[in-house]
Amino acid sequence: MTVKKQTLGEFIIENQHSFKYSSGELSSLLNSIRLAAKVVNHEVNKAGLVDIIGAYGDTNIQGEDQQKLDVYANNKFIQTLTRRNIVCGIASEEEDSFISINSIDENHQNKYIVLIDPLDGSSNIDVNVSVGTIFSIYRRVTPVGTPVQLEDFLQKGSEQVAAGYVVYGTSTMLVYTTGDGVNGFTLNPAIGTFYLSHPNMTFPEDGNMYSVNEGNYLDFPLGVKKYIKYCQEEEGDRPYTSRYIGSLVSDFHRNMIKGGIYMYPKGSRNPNGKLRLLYECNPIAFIAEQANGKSSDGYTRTMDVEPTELHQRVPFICGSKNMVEKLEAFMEEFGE
Ligand code: P6P
Repeated sequence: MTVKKQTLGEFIIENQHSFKYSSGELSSLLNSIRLAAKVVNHEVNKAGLVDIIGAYGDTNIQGEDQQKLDVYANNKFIQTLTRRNIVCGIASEEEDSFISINSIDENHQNKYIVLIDPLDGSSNIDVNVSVGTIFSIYRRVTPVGTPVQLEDFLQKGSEQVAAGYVVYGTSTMLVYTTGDGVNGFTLNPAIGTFYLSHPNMTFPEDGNMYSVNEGNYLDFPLGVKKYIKYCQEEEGDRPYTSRYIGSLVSDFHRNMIKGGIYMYPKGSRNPNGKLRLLYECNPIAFIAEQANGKSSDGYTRTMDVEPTELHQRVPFICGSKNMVEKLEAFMEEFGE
């Protein structure tokens, strides 16, 4: 007899008691992300058949060419998040500044802030490689009922109330945490329902996979170079395997299941690293720590970094605890 798997909707309701704020609102917020993920998945899965891949002909604040699917995903998530009268502010990788959302009900004030990378790794779309959505959720810190301020978005990662990602891969999965562990849900596209497929996801403390763009090797701090050479030495369970998809969500997801470390260090072309603190590093770091993994810039815990600007970049190291600590030891000994 097959045991009926719990749906994402059922799971959210059944576990909302563990959420320390008004759970009904968070449940509704997570359900809006679930809906947007299904809609974006539908477009991602048929990219190439319709005129939705390729350059949109514009660039985002990062100076990166916007892909049509980037813009589509951005608009879909913003539209869906705005509708539920729960979110008071949204910041997106695709938007220069944050978006303030007023409540449509004068007796109810929206309290949640969402930061999102709507389609991370989108340069992989036209070569049919996995991409992902990453989201980070906070409570606002400025007075309810007033327009949101930048300080509502510049909160440390340790203040997140929820975070997650959608990986549009061989199957589409939604993985999230509200601070009570990490759970993964797989979409059954035939019926458009996410089912609990990976309960209580946990990073193996050790791993034998490292993910880094070794094309930038000469640019890396000495401590990172020393660690990469350590991964390649013949000793014990080494050499490790090098696996780099070029899509953070996919590399992170694989490493969380099998054990491994992801690195995007700083270099001369990326003096502060490439990944953005608020809508890439902090949500992934929250998930990593909830899954018994670790995340830092090599010295400081990612979720302790005090944000100073919306699209701020930081060096990012994340994965199995013992692998991250080994790299941090090399950074400590050899530094820059
Ligand atoms: P590079 C995608 O653009 C991304 O933000 C991450 O998903 C990915 O890990 C990284 O950048 C890839 O960057 O410089 O190695 O192509």
